[in-house]
Amino acid sequence: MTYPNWLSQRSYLSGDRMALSFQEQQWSFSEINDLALAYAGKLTALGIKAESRVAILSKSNPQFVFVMYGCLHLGCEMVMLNERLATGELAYQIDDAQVDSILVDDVLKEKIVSSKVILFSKLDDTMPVRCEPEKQWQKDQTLSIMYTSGTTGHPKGVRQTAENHFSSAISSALNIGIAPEDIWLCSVPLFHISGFSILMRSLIYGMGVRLYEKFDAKSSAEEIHNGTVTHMSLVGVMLERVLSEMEKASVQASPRFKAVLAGGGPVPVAYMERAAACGIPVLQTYGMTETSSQTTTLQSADATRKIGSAGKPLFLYQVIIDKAENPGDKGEILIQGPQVTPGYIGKFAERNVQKDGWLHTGDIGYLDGEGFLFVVDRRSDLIVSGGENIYPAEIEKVLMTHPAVREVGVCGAASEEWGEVPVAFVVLSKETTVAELLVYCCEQLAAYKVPKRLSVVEALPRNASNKLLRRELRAWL
Ligand code: S0N
Ligand code: AMP
Ligand code: MG
Ligand code: MG
Ligand code: MG
Repeated sequence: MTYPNWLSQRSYLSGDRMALSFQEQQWSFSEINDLALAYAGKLTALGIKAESRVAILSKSNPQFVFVMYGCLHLGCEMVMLNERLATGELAYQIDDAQVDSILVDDVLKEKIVSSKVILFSKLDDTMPVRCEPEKQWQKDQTLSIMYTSGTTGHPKGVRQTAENHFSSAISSALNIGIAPEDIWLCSVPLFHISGFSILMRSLIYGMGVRLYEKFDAKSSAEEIHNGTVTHMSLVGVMLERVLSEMEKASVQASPRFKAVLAGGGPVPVAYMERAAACGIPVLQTYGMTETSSQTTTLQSADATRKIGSAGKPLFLYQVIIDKAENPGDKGEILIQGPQVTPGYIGKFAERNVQKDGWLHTGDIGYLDGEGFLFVVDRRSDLIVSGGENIYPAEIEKVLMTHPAVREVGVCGAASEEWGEVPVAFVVLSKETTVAELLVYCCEQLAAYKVPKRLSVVEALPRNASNKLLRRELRAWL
């Protein structure tokens, strides 16, 4: 089964519609299609073809979108790199993905040292050669690959196919609805599925995207108040900042503004109440990289009646609780549907993501009597800080390589601002300072992974078989 190339089809069906706006500029679908074709020609001139796998590292700017769309025209696989990661972390993903080329926004060139780098400026200077965009996309064709951190501390590259993205966009539309005037404000990263899924919805619905290079709470509040956008995707900390701006200015959402889609982690109940007071409907959602965004979403009509719930599955999807017999029984959340990834690449390529046809999320939750999902505990030890995931093992691994560190244990601590932040406990084998250890972390980890607190202790809590008892670490906090 195939889909028509979404870029060509969208440009053919509604080429005059607004596709993208950024600062004072805007582009129609036919204009972005032409730009994408030009980039496809430049990429071809540099040897990139349908079979290629390319990594992309960029700020969230229009050029990033055009380059990605050029790759989509060629039918190559895109590995989306997180610009917050440290050089070593990026090197791991580039190596694991065995990419052919790395397309890099010039302002980020210091982050990657590799002969495979092609800077955006080099792309711009390249004469395009003739190339035929792919007319049809196979359903199981991988469009994007996103790395998500794992319990072992080794990030896994998740495949997202055309069918994954298509069913995600369609299921979202069946739930949220679509209208010709819709414009989705995108200031979540395009390298995360939270942001990338907005682009996929744009192509599939013919919907406009208002893009920001960097999240800006004040401008977001203004756009929501003025009704210049109709939808926005946010994580908890961003919602809080937008609400503060609206409260400060004593303004309400425009009646044209339809909904905030809030995900990546739980949204505190207090934010939901403040959003209601500002006239902002909030749709809480539970989704992940492995499901190309939303799997369940709570309608705003149910927001007060089902406080704390992530809603019901979207139309095409099923959610069950492993081994649950009655409503309210807690267990692992299992997911089935066309949005579920077929699997990983690289080191984890052989790992089955599904067992008996179900994606085992590792998250713990329950379904109530009406079938609403409540997520009560996250997959083993995962720390979510401001929508960015961190596994304790990623930090522990780095600290263990420091010559003065004998043992280390990391856990999440509640944070009013970020939801949760990582904290570390270390046992030393020789003298060093906390400051020195933190600098060591900064060199090797994304800033958001650097422990917000680091304490030197005599010993770590372990069980009889010497396994670290992370629950007890949390009790120390
Ligand atoms: C919250 C954001 C915007 C914060 O970034 P900000 O304010 O721009 O920070 P900077 O100016 O860059 O840095 C200032 C200091 O703050 C530190 N910092 C930045 N981010 C974090 C963080 N997350 N945690 C802790 N610290 C952070 C910097 O390091 C710097 O520190 P100093 O001064 O010490 O150098 C930004 O973090 C952000 O964009 N977060 C959101 C990321 C995101 O989108 N996550 C979702 C990933 N999950 C998914 O995609 C699946 C779920 C999903 O699809 C979804 C999610 C949400 C909504 C909808 C959906 C959907 O289903 O469609
Ligand atoms: P990622 O793979 O980076 O997209 O992160 C997905 C993970 O974020 C999920 O497996 C959950 O642990 C967590 N998560 C996402 N949405 C929610 C939510 N609404 N409530 C609680 N946790 C969530
Ligand atoms: Mg291909
Ligand atoms: Mg992640
Ligand atoms: Mg050591």
